[in-house]
Order: sequence, then C-alpha cells, then structure tokens
Amino acid sequence: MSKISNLEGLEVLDSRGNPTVQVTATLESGARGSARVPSGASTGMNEAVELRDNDRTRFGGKGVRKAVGHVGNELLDAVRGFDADDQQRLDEELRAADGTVNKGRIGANAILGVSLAAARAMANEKRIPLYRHLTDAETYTLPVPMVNVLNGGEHADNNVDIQEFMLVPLGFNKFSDALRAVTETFHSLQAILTKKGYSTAVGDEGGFAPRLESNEEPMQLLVGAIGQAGYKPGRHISIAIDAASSEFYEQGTYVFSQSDGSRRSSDDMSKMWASWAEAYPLISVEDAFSEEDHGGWRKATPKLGSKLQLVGDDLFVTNPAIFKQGIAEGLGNSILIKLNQIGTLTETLQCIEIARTNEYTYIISHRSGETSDTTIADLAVATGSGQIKTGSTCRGERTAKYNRLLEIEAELGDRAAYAGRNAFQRWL
Ligand code: 2PG
Ligand code: MG
Repeated sequence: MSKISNLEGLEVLDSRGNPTVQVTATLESGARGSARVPSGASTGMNEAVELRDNDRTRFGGKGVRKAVGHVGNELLDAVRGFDADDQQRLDEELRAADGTVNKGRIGANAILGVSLAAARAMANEKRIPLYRHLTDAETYTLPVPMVNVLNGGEHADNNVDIQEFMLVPLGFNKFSDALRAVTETFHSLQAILTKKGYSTAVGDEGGFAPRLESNEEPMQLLVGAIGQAGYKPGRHISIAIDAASSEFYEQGTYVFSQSDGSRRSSDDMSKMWASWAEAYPLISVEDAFSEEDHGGWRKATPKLGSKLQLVGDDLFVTNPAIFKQGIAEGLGNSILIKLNQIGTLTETLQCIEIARTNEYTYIISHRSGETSDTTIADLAVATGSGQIKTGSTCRGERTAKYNRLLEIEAELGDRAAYAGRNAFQRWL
C-alpha cells in the first residue's frame, strides 16, 4: 500500500523570485505528499549540485525544468513500486539513479524533492504529522529559534560584511513565550532604527538591512532592542552570529569589503570574536572562519570553544564524510544542518547521528531562498535538535516555520518541552 506509484515535478518560485523544484509523490493507497526545495546564496564549495537549466532565455538561466523533468522520468523509473516507509532504501536508490558523488547529473534539488515528498506522503498515509513519522519518541522538545533580525553580507544590499545577527531566546519555559519575546524585540529594534534615521527595509531573511557605521554596531543595536522590549540580554535573550566568512575570505585574508575595506588574518578574526564574546551576550558564531581556513578553525576551536558554540555551515555542508573529517581535525563544536546541501533525508539524518555521537550540537536550518514548505520545523522537533535557524519573525516563508512550531506546541501540550538554556548548557 505504501508503494510509490507516481512522482510529479513542478517548477515553482522561491522567496527571491527564483525558480525551484516542487515534487508531489503519490502512493498506491492514494496518499499524496508534496515538498518544495529551498536554495542558498552564500553556498559552500562542497554542496551537492543544484541543477539549473542555464538557458538564458528563461529566468536568466535559473530555470529548473531539467531537474523537474528528471523527477517524472528517471527518478520515477528508479523508485516506482518502492516502499515509501523504507526511507533509507529509497534514498539509496535515488542516489544510485544519479550515480555521481555530488548529485550533479540529476540534481540535488530534484532528488531532495522526491526524498521529502515521499516522507510526507507516508506521514499522510499513516495520518500522523511529519515529525511523528520521523521518530518513535513519545516526548518532544521544541527548538530554540535563532532569529535573524539584522541582515548583511550576501543577503542584503548594505555595508555590513557579517551576514546574520540573530536573537536567541533561551531563557523561557515555552516556545511560544520565547517567540513572542523575540518578536517584541524585533519591533523594538525597528523603533530604534527609525529613531536613528536608519532604513527598516528588510533583507532576504526578513531582518532589517540598514547601512550601518560598522560591523559591530548591530551588536549594540541588538542589546539595546532586547532591553527596550523589557528583557535581559544574556538571561532571556542571547545573540548569535553567522559570519558566513567564506564569502569575504580572499587568498588567506578576511577582507571587509562591504564596509571599510579593512583586512584581517585568522588570528585577528579569532581576537575579534573573543572580544565580542566579552563585550556582548554572544553565544554562537557560525562560519567564524572560512571553509578553506582549516588552520584558523583548528587553532581557534580550543581557544573559543568553551565560550562559544562554533558552528560549521559551509565548512561541513551537511556531508557525513566531510563532517567526520572535520571532527577528526578538531574543527568547531556544532554543525548547521541543511537538507539541500546534501540532497536526501537519510544523509541528513546520518549527519545528525554523527553530531550526537561526537557531542557536537546541531541546528536545523532554512536557506536564504525559501518557500512556504515547513519540513524543517518538523525535522527540528523529530530530531530534538534544540535549535532551529529560520530567519526573522517577518516574511511569510520565515513565519511559516515558526507558525508550524506553534501548531506542534499546541498539539503536543504537556508532551512538549522547550529546549531553552539546556540547548546551550556548555556555553552558559
Ligand atoms: C546560511 C544560510 C541560511 P544561504 O549561510 O546559513 O541563513 O544562507 O542559504 O544563503 O547559504
Ligand atoms: Mg551560514
């Protein structure tokens, strides 16, 4: 009954107005499930391949008709009749159908769409929510949201080199209270920006994207906004950064080209993070160093790692083999989990398992190009990640995930704990 009988691909739009892949899977029972695939801007070098048409006459070459075509043809031929309840075998079959290491022939966007649509169809057949289909647990933990309220780097058209400044509401007992607190803080930040005569237009992930005096000014603005909303910086709400520093690493030097053009060595960067961790309630820094600067990561991890969660995004690209290698080299203490960096649910879950066994924390994450798909909210609850990064409390494709978490919290009632400070125990 749970056998796959049909797969339909469709070219739809993401939140930046770029085409992306939607897949609907149908099972022999008639149950159906759909998924939409996200897309990054600050991508890691070793991510699985997002197949684009490169036909300049459509969407500037960004069309995904080829990937969509593969869904209904090669991928359907490969998995027709397969049990959607055996995700591992299904994903193996999808990988085999592609046959390359980086999923570049059929496209990770096509493959992930099928992988996730099958999981959704299965959950629908069982008439259970996706998060329950993905785990056997009886009790659940709602993640701490990392809410990106100031955007820079590749996600904004301003003079801030650092990509994301996030609010981390860890000092609450319920997800919904934590979400309210960061939303109130987002609004007080808006008031502060307006008073200063700064722009309150938002960037790709729904955070404000004003021109600022320095890369450090957002830290002061966030602390001010937390206080103005009536919360205590560090006790109720801490701060996280995604530097996305691979984007401004040029031949061994970090170049702040969007702001003042200043240049920094790995050691300078390490000192900067240490001084910010002293001056502000900073708890987590993602891609503090470039994916190419393993030396920088290796040296800084023992120094900064007791104070800061050091998250590898471009560094590990949700790839089990690359992640294992990075752990062996002593890089970071946390991994960002993005389904489309690797292209199947099974390999994503493998990374999470590797993180658990090696005592790395793991954060389920969106991409800067998103849709209303809410899979990552269910995945965060199912895997007990304790943390989710899915943008600001603004823009529909971001709030879709938060609203899904609110639904899950309401549905679970007493069976839902909030990860809160536990998720960051090591750094408190
Ligand atoms: C990141 C992500 C998501 P992108 O760097 O962590 O915030 O951005 O999807 O552009 O890689
Ligand atoms: Mg990142």
